Amino acid sequence: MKLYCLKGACSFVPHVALEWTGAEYQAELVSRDFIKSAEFLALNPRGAVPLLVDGDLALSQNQAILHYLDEKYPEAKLFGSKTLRDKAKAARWLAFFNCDVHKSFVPLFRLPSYAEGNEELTRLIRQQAAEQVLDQLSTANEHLESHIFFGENISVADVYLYIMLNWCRLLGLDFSHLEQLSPFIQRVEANAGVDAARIAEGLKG
Ligand SMILES: N[C@@H](CCC(=O)N[C@@H](CS)C(=O)NCC(=O)O)C(=O)O
Repeated sequence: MKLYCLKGACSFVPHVALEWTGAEYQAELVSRDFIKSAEFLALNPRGAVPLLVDGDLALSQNQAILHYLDEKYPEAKLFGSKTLRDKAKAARWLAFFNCDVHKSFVPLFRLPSYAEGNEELTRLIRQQAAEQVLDQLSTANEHLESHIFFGENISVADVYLYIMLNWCRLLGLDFSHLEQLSPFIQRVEANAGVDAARIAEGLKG
């Protein structure tokens, strides 16, 4: 199997999942230019990572990849458990992080074209996006007041939140008032699969 990744992007989540499966795989770190090249667009016309290639299957979209790997390697317990109900709870958090919170970051990374050159609009869009991210993170923080992780055990949902907290740090978005999040980062970083993927992507140190 081969996973196409951008350093520190949401592809970090299936990267860790592959570590957890113990399967043989190759994580190919690519550039933003490469994912817009004809070679890559032939595999994923959306020009985005993650992209998992397994034989003749080219699969994009985090949730599709993670559910595929979970079915293929049930022993790895990618959703933190093997029971249907516990897995569903972790899958619910994964969907919240992947669909809702991730989307809120988009204007912080890429300003809408209609705001280009308009300082006041740029400021307003960024402020609103930052407020929305922090509001959504407060829901995660609240959960962590009574839980260690978002599933029965560490799961792909935790890794998704982890990598987005890394984006906050890169963007200078202060979440220190959400007191559960820094200890959560330490718990996730203590995991061997997370550590291996951080090293492979050059995110450590
Ligand atoms: N819904 C998609 C989102 C994928 C996505 O937004 N990937 C980003 C990296 S975090 C990307 O490849 N961006 C490049 C671009 O859109 O140009 C998924 O979950 O896989």
